[in-house]
Amino acid sequence: MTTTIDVASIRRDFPILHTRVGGRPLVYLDNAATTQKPVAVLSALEKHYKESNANIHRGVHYLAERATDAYELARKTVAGFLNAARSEEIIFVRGTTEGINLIAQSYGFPFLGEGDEILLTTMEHHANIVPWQLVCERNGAKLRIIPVTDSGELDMEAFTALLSERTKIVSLAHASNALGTVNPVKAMVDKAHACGAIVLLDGAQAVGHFPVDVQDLDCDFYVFSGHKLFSTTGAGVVYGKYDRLQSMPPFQGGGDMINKVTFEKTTYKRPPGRFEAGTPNIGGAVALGAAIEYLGGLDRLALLEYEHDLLQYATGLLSEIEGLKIYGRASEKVSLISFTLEGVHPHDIATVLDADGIAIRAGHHCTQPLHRHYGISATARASFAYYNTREEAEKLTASLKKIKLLFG
Ligand code: 7TS
Repeated sequence: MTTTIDVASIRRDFPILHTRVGGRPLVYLDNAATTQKPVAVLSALEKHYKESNANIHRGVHYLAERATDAYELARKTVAGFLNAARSEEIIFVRGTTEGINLIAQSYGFPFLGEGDEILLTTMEHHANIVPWQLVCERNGAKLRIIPVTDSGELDMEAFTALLSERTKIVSLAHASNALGTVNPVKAMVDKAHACGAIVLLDGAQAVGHFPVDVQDLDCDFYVFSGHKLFSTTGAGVVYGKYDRLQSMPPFQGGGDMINKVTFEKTTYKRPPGRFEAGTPNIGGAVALGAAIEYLGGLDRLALLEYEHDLLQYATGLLSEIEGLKIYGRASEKVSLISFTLEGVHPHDIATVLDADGIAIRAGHHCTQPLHRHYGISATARASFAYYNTREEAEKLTASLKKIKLLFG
């Protein structure tokens, strides 16, 4: 094993991992749905509400200034995390879903029209499909879909063939929540730009696994959810190139996003304020900053290597189970495995595993078109984080073998 990280010590940072389920130690393998939170994040949230709670950008009093400073510091921390050129390129939203809806409405509604094309992929989460369908219904634009191969990779020839001067936006997952595939997004951004299209990357399943550099990728937009990055639910991020954001109208109207309001006309703040109507999730932004600081204290490349090793190990173990089929065999994958087991419904797998203290997810994982593509309605999915262990992969395998005997 090549690990240089101290997993036992990392696990001590995550109190919930020490839960017992019906007397058995919890094996948490549902990290693609949401990750667990280290004490550093929980403490930052508590400290914020104990010492700095106030509304932001409005009061001049001591607490209002502390809260505003903490919120804006979190924005800077996120900008550094993504290597954005400036912190004004970071907009706080509720999560990936709201982020994509923001872009669909503030970019898609005003800038796309009849005959324009939006390129998605077969493996997209519904959050990166439905907002674009709303754009198509309203503006007469069309969805075009980049297919996936049997191994769960994008068909790059098809992508090239689908690109044309009609393509206005390419919107795709950096990493797939159902297959684990890490898409070759940098090359795709280059190709899309060469055709005059812009690119949105859905980083929900990427940021928790490997470092992301938006300037290097040169993507126009990047979105992610804090809760998949070891922070709380309800706070996520839209990164957008500043000039692009500056050209876009607001997505929601309300307090704090305006310069001047009269009944005749309202003028809007510059980004990011323009896109943050109302009181945001201040505590969530602070917690997200703390999660990024926590990760910054770990060797991220070592974590990546560790997760890669764990994925290989678990894939090897699961592959030995007769009748188990893995969906997603891409050469570059984040650490998750979706599978079916002959003769057993994925929901039954998840239920029996739960009785053994093992948490996985079963269903379509909000990727119905992808499941339809493979001719199935559901899969079971074990998704790992750097705090999971080989021993947990072994427990999963043993329980699956038991299920096979039970149902087989
Ligand atoms: N995009 C991808 C690739 C995702 O995996 C998810 C959530 C979303 C968007 C939506 O994120 P949200 O935070 O706004 O809900 N994926 C999953 C999952 O795989 N299981 O539960 C949620």
